[in-house]
Amino acid sequence: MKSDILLIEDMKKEYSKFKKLIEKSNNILLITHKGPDFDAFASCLILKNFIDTHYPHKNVVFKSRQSPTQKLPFMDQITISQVINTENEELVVILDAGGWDICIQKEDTIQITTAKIAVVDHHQTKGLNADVVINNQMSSTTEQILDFCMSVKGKKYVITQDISTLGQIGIVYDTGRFAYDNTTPQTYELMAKLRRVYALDLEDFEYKSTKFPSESLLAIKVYIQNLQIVGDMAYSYLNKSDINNLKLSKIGINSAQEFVRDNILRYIQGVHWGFVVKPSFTVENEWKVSFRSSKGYQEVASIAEALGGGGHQYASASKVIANDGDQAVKMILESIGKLSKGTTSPLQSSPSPTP
Ligand SMILES: [Mn+2]
Repeated sequence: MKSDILLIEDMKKEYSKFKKLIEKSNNILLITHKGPDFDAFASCLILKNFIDTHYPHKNVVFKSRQSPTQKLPFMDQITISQVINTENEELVVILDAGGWDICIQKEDTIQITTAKIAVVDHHQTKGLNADVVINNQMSSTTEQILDFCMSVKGKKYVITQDISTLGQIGIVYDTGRFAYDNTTPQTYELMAKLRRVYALDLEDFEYKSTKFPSESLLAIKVYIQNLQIVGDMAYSYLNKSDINNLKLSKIGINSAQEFVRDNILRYIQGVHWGFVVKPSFTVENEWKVSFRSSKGYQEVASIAEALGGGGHQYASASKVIANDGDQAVKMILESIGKLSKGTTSPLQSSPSPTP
């Protein structure tokens, strides 16, 4: 909610609380959401570098289950770990996520840690009650963490070429090259600052980050076959039989779902919003649904929230428990139907005049 945006004074207080937590803790663990995107990696690596530089005696570990798909500065400092367990950490910093649920898998034990918890995020959905929550709903967690670093260290915080690169990557990725609504004058100001240090080749970054594995092609084909258009909405899904018969891989499905979500769904003429369903691969009969809407057409955060998920106004996600993909779709459509009948958050039945 916009009203949850912290006032500048309140944020300064949170910044100093976060700084004190870092200073008090010798063992610090950084984690982010599953399937980390470039904002997640960039913000974690910026914070790790900040602590390593300014507090060299501290032990700071950034754990992730996977590596980034493109070369990033400091990426050799990521601790690849399939299970994230509680160890000797005194402070856990959760970045680019509001709570445990989107960060942990069932084998993990980190959620039962007795350490202090800090959250650094930019999503609208309210997360857990952590010891510190840093969230001004900026363009990206990368912008938020850089603001923290610059604010608490002032001129002592040096933006190196590596930090500039990470900053630009995180911001460009999460703002869709400054096209999304989350881009503010402050975002541009920070970007100007970063680019004075080093002008990253954004075209090259965009090209490389848009590439997809060839094994996603078959899954894209099935998603297109299963796609349905209802009014100004489109949706698609995969069924277990599609996955088994065609031996679709997890990597192929994940990238196909992203491709359909970001390049097809609301690009069909007359369609402005919709959702794509994929299996979660972690829990049996669990499906993940991503909602997307063109600006001004459909508030999809409330739909995801009604299903127990969350996200942004025009980009949100949730989990659904169902026997098959088409059953998950049925439940999602029912939930959308119920919301559109409600009085508090009516869904638009016709496109708004906003372009
Ligand atoms: Mn992000």
